[in-house]
Amino acid sequence: MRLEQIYSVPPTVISQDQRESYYELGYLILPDSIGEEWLNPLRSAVDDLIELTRSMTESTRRVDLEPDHASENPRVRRIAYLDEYDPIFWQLSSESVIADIAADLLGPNLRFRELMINFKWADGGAAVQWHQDIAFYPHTHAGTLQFLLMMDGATQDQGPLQLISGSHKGEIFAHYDNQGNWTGAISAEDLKRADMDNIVTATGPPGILSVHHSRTIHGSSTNKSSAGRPAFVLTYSAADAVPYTAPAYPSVHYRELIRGVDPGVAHHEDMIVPMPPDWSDSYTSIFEHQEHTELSYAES
Ligand SMILES: O=C(O)CCC(=O)C(=O)O
Repeated sequence: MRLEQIYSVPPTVISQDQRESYYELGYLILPDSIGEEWLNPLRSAVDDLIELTRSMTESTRRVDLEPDHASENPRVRRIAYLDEYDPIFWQLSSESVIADIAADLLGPNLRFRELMINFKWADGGAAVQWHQDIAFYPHTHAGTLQFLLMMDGATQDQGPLQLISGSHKGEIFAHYDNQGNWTGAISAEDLKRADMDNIVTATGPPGILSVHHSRTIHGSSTNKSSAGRPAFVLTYSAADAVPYTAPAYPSVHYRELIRGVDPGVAHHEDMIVPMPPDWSDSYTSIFEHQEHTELSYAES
């Protein structure tokens, strides 16, 4: 849908000012959206998943392990396909206020894309280098968005999400190095063209929720604190945004319509988007890709 069509439908949970702010700045930070009635069952379901990883020695498409992961000290970087595990994860994706916020921002016809959790363990959990999501999953238009739900909150030294305000109106960068290898990160050289004076940091209490536009540059530093920073990463698309590439995580719910009706059309937007590699039969995680690249992350 075009922006004026989105705006013609009254929002259900956020205000029109918040909608306009999202499209002006490329993100929203919503500190009080998700309460303990969600967070408690989510924590317990996550604990169960971590228990299952203790016996693992290698990363898989679903579970990405830090190099020093061990059964007595599990260090999982990411678990993907969460919507296929405990029902609470699919309920969060399809029944919580998060999906309503997504529909307020993208239009009433909404598809689920993916749900995963990035752990960022205490004392050194991995950074996420500056990147734009659209470079990982280009669609016919830029109407996908990503939420981060900080289950236990995020302080400045825990590697909170950082976003470059207004960057969604700028260049879409190639996430490749000079040799043509995919890095999953914007290079330090390219970042010189981004407005690093406009960095916004999303710190806040347990349940803090942020949402950013598919073109917004974002990343996060290592976790220097003694407490972990588990973050649910939940992505949706407008129902008329059609992907050009195979999904990294083709779960059973991938592209399921969760709000509205199937529009039966694709909306095309005029933009030049560098294509990612073909991940149809192999993908681990952004951490694994960025591990082998020169770091571009600059802390504010
Ligand atoms: O976990 C984070 O801080 C950032 C997550 C993110 O941008 C991603 O996983 O694509």
